[in-house]
Amino acid sequence: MRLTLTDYLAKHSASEGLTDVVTRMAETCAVISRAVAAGAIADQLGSAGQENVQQEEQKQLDVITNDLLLDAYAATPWVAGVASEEMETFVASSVTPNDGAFLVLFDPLDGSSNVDVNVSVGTIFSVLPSPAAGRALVEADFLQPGRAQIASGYALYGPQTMLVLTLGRGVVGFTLDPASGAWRLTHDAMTIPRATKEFAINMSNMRHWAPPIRGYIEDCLAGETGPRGKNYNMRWIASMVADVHRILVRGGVFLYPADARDPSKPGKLRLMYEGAPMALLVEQAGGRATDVTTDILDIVPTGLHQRIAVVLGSAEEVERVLAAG
Ligand code: AHM
Ligand code: MG
Repeated sequence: MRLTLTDYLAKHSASEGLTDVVTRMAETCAVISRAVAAGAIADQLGSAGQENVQQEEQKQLDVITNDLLLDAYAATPWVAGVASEEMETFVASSVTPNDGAFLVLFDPLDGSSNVDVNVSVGTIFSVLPSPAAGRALVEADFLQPGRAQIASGYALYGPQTMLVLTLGRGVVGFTLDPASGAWRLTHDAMTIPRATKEFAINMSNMRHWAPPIRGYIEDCLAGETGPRGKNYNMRWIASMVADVHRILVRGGVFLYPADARDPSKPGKLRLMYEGAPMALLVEQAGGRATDVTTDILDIVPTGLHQRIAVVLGSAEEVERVLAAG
């Protein structure tokens, strides 16, 4: 019989607090999976008729999933506070946190522009230690580099619902058993091969890229008679969770570079809710993750909603991008 998530956490001696945090995340993702699957039946597709802190249109399911996660962590003493891509500022716990409590950050429904067209979406999460003991939480408590993460992961709502997790010692994947409702270990020791022939980037932005990124992609596109000496395949799901999952399963490189569309935005993706948690998974699986200057895990955040460029995946390709720039 395959291990359940509960078995796995016990076997790997996860502390009581970390077990509480990860279990609540997994249980909530199972609920989110049902909300996403119900789609139009539950009358939950489409816009919520408002914008989030990033001036992006919120989908009804962005709001619903954010509320589910807020509820999940509202009353546990193991979580001192949460921050979400969908909320301007953090929410401190309503109960007195235990010593050794955590901060939980999440993107409740990443790729939500895909949900109305029935393409995979996901939930991304990051767990940090809470530095606040005996005082009120402040935003600066959250601004820890990705290397401080105790755990990170995502749930992918695709043909199968999966939870991919790192506790900082490798990466494992669980599949939600629709019959029993249990998360069962199906992907042990997920690793990203050093070499790949597959890249993921939104090519429609090519004219806005800086020369090193353009040069890197042109070399891939040149195929076996070009400088890379091999033919590349391309995938772009526009759901980071689904694109990163493919890379964790069969390798590849994902790029969302900074571009010249809006100079005030150094990239589209958010460091705290997307870049850092995915970078921990990728490094733990043997890959690399950079903003083309610094390893993403070493970036010291300056704000909860900071945006960065993201290049991650098979080490050989990430190093090639770094060498180009
Ligand atoms: P979101 O958090 O608002 O859903 O945006 C993040 C998503 C990522 O999942 C995905 O990689 C990217 O946006 C796709 O962007 P684009 O539509 O520009 O290709
Ligand atoms: Mg997102």
